[in-house]
Parts: sequence; structure tokens; C-alpha cells
Amino acid sequence: MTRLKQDDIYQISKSLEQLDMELMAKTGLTLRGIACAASGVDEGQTSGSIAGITAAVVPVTAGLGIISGFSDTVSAILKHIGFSSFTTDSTDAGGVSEAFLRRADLLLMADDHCFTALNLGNLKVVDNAEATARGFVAGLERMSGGFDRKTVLVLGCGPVGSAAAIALIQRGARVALFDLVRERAEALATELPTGIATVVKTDLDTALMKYNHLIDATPSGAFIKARHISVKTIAAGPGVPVGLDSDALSTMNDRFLHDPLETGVATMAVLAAFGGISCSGNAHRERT
Ligand code: 2YH
Repeated sequence: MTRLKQDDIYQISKSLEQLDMELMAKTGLTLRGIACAASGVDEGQTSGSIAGITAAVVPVTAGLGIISGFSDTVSAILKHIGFSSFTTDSTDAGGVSEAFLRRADLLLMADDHCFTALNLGNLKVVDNAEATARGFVAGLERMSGGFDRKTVLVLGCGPVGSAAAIALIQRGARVALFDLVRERAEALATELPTGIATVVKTDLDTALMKYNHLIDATPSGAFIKARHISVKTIAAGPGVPVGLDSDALSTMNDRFLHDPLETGVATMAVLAAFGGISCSGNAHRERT
């Protein structure tokens, strides 16, 4: 399980304009555009109503407790993409109560295992792991110019990797799966739609040398080296920490998409407000 740290998030709120510029350069979309693409929502249809949707973010003290700045950062991301948003003054049950009393439309809250967005009007539930996967897959698709006849190597077959594999197949990609626990990759392969050529890779180095399109959904850092990267490599990294080492990263330029929180949060909220998926199967699993 990856628990975000204050260091992972403290600069996010003041870097959102910069993130939009980087995303535009990489994908031709802003953060809201990626969230809409991931959610199957026409961005133009959100612009008139998104500011009228209020999201409450509730700090949660359970388990390892509050991450300083986490709720305010989530709130800042939501404001940046156009929602009205606030962090509740109270934590936990008091915060949930406050969200209802202030007539919030969406409620977002995270403990150590589950980060969820709830639509209080229509009872839609969106899990961060699935939304994160969908956001990064949408971004990778844009960077790749579409997935037709392409195979994407999914590293890590936990909740994010599993949801990424499903989203990739829905968008027309073929999928190769790798997990350090081979049985996890094999189990996922059996759950994916039949008729799609899905392969399970057992040797990480060989797989990284073979495939040009990657989703790194692992909680491991710096295991992808420069020798694994070619000029054709295009990668998305929802995993924290980043799987590419500094040499590999320096060769990627605009062909690597990563953020620790922004894409997942934006996609959760757009799905909860305008799209909607039921994520009950993932509701108690961690991000990677
Ligand atoms: O970072 C995390 C978990 N890894 C989320 C797992 C989701 N799949 N949780 C954030 C905890 C936030 C804290 N409770 C707060 O500040 O409210």
C-alpha cells in the first residue's frame, strides 16, 4: 500500500497551472480534459454546470491519521478544474455531518485503505484506484495517438493495474501483464474479457525491453532503467514512487505522465458528478 506523504503533495496546490501546461504539451488536454476523457464526458457539457457543484473534502483521523495538507490539496485540485469545494472544519463523522448540513453535492474522504468520492444526490460511489487508472489510461492513449494494434505492458496487478488493464482493453489496446507475484497477474488475465490477446510476462527485464507502451502501477521506485527506454517508449505512472530511475526519466521528455494525486482526484470528481461508476469491488483496496 502506498500512503501519500506530506512531501508528495505539499507543492501541488501552487503547481496546478504548471501541471495544465505540461499536460497540454504531453496530451493536448488540461487536467479537466483528461478527467472528462477518462470519464467519457464531453468537457464542453461540464463547463456550464461544474461551478455549481459543491464538493466537501473531509479529513479523516482513522489509522495513521491526517496527512498535513491532504484535504486542502484535494480541495484545491477540485477548485482548479472548476468545482466549488471546501475542506470541512470537523474531521471524521463530524465532517460528514458538516458536508450534509452545507448541502454538498459530492463528498470526498480517505483513510489508509480507501479514498472515495460519493455523489450525495444520486448515490454514485467512485473509488480512487479505478479513477486513477482511468485517468492515466486516457492520458496514455492521447500520448500514443490511440491504442489500435498496440500492446501496453501493465506493471503491477493491484487495484490500479487491474483497473488500468480493463480500461486499456475497453479502449482497444492489447495488454501484457506483469506482477512480482505471478499468480496475481495470472488471476487478472483470467478476469479480463475473453477474445483479447492478453499475455502474462514472467521476466520483468525482458518485458521492459520488448514493450514501448507502459503503465507503471507498482508501489516500487527506480526499477525502470535507461536501458529499458527507447525513443518509442511512452509511459504513464500512476504508481508512487515513480518507477523510472533518474536516468530513465531524463530520456523521456514529454513521453512520461505522472502525478501523485491530481489525475486521480480530478477523475474521481468528474465521474462522481457527471459520469459514474460503481466501485464497490475496490472500495477497501489500496491504490497500487
Ligand atoms: O494515501 C492514502 C491511502 N494510500 C489511500 C488509498 C486509496 N486507495 N490515504 C490518504 C489518507 C488521508 C488522511 N486520512 C487525511 O488526511 O484525511
